[in-house]
Amino acid sequence: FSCEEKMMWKRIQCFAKLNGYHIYLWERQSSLSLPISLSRKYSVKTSCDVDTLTVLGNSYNTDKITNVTPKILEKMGKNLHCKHNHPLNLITRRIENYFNNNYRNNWRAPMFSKFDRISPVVTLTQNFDSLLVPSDHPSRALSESYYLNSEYMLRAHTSAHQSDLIKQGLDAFLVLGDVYRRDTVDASHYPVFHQMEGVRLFSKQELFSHLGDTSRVTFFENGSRDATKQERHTIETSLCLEENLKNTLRNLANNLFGDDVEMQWVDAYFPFTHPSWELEIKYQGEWLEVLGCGIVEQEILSSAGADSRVGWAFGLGLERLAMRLYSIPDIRLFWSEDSRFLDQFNVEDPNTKITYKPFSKQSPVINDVSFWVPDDFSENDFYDIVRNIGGDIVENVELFDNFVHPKTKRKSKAYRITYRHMERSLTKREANEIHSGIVAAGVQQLGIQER
Ligand code: FA5
Ligand code: MG
Repeated sequence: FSCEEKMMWKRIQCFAKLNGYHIYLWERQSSLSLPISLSRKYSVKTSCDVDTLTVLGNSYNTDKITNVTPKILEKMGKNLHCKHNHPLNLITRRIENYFNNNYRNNWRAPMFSKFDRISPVVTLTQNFDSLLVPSDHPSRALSESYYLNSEYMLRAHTSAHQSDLIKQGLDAFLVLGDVYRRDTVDASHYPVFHQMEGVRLFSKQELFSHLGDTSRVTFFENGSRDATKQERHTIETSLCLEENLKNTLRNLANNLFGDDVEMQWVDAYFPFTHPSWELEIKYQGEWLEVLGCGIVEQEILSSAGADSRVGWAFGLGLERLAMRLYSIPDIRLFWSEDSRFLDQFNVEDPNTKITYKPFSKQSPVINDVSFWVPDDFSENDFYDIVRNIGGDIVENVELFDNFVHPKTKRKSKAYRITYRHMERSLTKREANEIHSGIVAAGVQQLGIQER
């Protein structure tokens, strides 16, 4: 707070303390830039005023890039994917069964090793460098991920563990866990979600085993990179890996959703695979992206000591698959502790057919806000404020107007925020108060100016 600002705000109460964060309720002393109609004016400001954060039992020194929020830290360690009778656990067991039943090694044991308890706190090296993410790649921006400090972050994808597990000598593995991202606010995006990574490496004999005699095909070459292959791979190697990968994932989708599910492959880009694709499936009449995948960059394999092999990898979004499988309309529901939600998934057999039945029909409160933004405005900063103050009461945030003043060139944005409690009714007054809190925090923390 600058001195000038401090005069306008009075700290009334510390209403929560979490991991060294103090969350204060502030009252605005004058209503200079806020609508007069607001009866209570408040803002929630988080400040990391301690030198260390304790996350899952370990201490981390904070520094100038620390940007995890108390709302996010609160969600850590819940391991929803391991919780019996949780839809994420049911779908995880279905996917594991698919791999165990269809993929066996020479000793008839399951081919894929499973890791579902690796800590989500990783180094920046694991999350980015080990995957060849360039130092200026947008995914490294502070506005995209949650950082504990300049060395540690909350993993933004389960791919962060690929290199370590390959180094340990594994040829086929699944990694499941919670991942963290600063992202948009709507029914299919949440700042904490779950992914399952799958990696499979092949020797020449394994990849071309269907040919019988493998002496006629070439595995590696010193060629050139194009849309279909990497420089070290022959066209045969690349196409064979692509077919193997796509068959594995197509059969998984059919296993989960039935033979008539509509799906499509979309070309994609990831720094750690080439070529790369995303798979989309039809959900409520729209295409929903459920996974990213591709042929592992050979450089990752050589750095991990597996240069004689080639491989594919994929990363599934477990919430999105479960939404489609059980007709769960909103991603926030996965965090519900309401028995009317959880009891619907209380089955022993993960193959039981379940269609989620909404237990409460609440009507939304919709409020718009439009404001002038400073030049360094980042949308994800605004979404974080919405999450911090509104929590799971916010269903959707939609940017519906972008305007540049023709003379002053000042930029303004208009957002429509939909408030709806999933378990009980929400009064207009309650929603309006949260809305004012969000606007006030935006003014304080981001320097926006209401229009
Ligand atoms: C990745 O995370 C890559 N690591 C996937 C990958 C792995 C590619 C291995 C190649 C090889 P992406 O950012 O597209 O990719 O996320 C993967 C999936 O996670 C998405 O398809 C989607 O299903 C899910 N997902 C992404 N963001 C969110 C979010 N905010 N909320 C819920 N699910 C999300
Ligand atoms: Mg994607």
